[in-house]
Amino acid sequence: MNREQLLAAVKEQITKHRYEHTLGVMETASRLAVKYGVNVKQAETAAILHDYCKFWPEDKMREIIERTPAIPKDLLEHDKELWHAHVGAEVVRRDLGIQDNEILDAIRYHTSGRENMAPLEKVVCLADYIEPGRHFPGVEELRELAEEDMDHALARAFGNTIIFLVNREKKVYPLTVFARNSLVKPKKKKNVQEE
Ligand code: DGI
Ligand code: FE
Ligand code: FE
Repeated sequence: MNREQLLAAVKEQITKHRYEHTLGVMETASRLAVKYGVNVKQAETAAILHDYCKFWPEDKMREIIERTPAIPKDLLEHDKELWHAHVGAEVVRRDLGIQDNEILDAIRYHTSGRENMAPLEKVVCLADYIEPGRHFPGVEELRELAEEDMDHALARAFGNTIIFLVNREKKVYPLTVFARNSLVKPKKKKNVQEE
């Protein structure tokens, strides 16, 4: 499928507002891909399809999680917002014939993240946070950081999400903590005299 066909396919699945978001993620992912030496075509495809199942009914998503061996069952005990990513990867493989596992992983982990994410996964996940349609406190700083250091920006993005969830007394999916930990760089020690 070419870009226009992919866009037409996803347009049928999501709201107009979410489609605008998808276009923003596509453009941002494509730009970050160039900047960080990631395959632009893969980044575009994953970005176009990343929220394919965002509005699927809960029951339909639960059923797919239950009968797909590759989808971790512990998702069912966490926020439903996490489901559309794993279900989406499965559905675009099944219904749209997407076979590139790197693209499927970028869709699968775009919400939760995971430890040691591939560059393509990072690009899509970060683009999802900072696309032009996103408005939340700190997004401007995140956009600036994304231009300098993708890992640092993504570590902060996951950190913000963890704080958001904790403040609302919600569970945090373990992969999000692993994702952040694997992106945080050790701070240089202060007050150590140079020899
Ligand atoms: O689908 P989008 O709205 O574009 O963005 P997304 O796929 O990153 O979904 C983010 C939502 O998921 C956000 O409202 C927080 C919620 N969420 C719930 N539990 C978790 C979580 N996000 C992460 N990263 N980890 C969680 O444990
Ligand atoms: Fe999403
Ligand atoms: Fe999204």
